[in-house]
Amino acid sequence: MSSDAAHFTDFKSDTRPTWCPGCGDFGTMNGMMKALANSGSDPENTFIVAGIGCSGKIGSYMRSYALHGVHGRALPVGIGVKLANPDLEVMVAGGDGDGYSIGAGHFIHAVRRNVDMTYVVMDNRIYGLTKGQFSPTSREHFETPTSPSGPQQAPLQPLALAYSAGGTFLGQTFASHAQRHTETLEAAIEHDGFSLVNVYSPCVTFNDVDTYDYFRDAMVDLAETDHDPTDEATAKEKIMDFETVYEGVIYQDPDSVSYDNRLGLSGSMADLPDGAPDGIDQLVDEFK
Ligand SMILES: Cc1ncc(C[n+]2csc(CCOP(=O)(O)OP(=O)(O)O)c2C)c(N)n1
Ligand code: SF4
Repeated sequence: MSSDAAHFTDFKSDTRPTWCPGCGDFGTMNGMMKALANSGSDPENTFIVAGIGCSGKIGSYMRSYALHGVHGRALPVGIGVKLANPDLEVMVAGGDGDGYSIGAGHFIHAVRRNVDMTYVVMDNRIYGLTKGQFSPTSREHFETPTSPSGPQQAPLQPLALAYSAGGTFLGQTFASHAQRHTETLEAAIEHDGFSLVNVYSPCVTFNDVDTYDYFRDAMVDLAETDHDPTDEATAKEKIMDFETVYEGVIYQDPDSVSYDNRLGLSGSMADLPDGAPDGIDQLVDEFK
């Protein structure tokens, strides 16, 4: 970690976003940059792994180490990055399609492996990049070009799925509620383990149902209640309440110990033990 604290604007790259004006992804990204800066990270110790989708472009818009992965495969890449260099602050970001549809298998196993990283899902309840097909979190009767009568299936519940897979940190935010979004991400970064933050990031172009107005009216801010996220019984009630859209840290296991800490990993690939190959050239030579 650098001795000079980074300002959140240090995490902004020079690349101009091509997101539609008003896209929720702008607010999601701003909160990520602020949370990273507030928690003492800087671009030199941060690695963003991005999925494929409008949301996946975030890796180019932030200044840090970054990798724009294959659709649905950002999480295993993020796990690899963290285990290779536990000193890095690893954030994985992508859409609801990327994480809960094609990437659902990786999602479940990433949750249960509990590697210390933060997973930001920009949930707009639609496939944005490919122009408006329904996603796993779309409402049952949401009409799209690929679902003229609605998907006719109940939406997937990301928090409940993650809880059942052994999730140790479950948060949910709204891109437009900047302060709560940032605070929740900070708590996620500080948590020792895999943190899921499902961020409602409205798609203003293809989703006219799950709008800013809808989330503004619907969201119940847990920080304004006496909710204790470490009280598992009450957290579970909220996780299983599919009628209410909660905001904030919903559940946190205070005893979580990340996979990397259980393995006693620290340092980086630069600190290889004696006798280990000292560089990529030597490794390549060995496997020729
Ligand atoms: C293997 C593979 N299958 C399908 C696609 C096409 N594709 C690109 S992005 C995407 C879904 C995007 O939706 P989401 O993940 O919710 O992100 P958003 O664009 O809404 O941010 C799909 C199906 C692809 N790029 N690769
Ligand atoms: S299509 Fe939707 S998700 Fe994609 S940039 Fe535009 S508003 Fe955002």
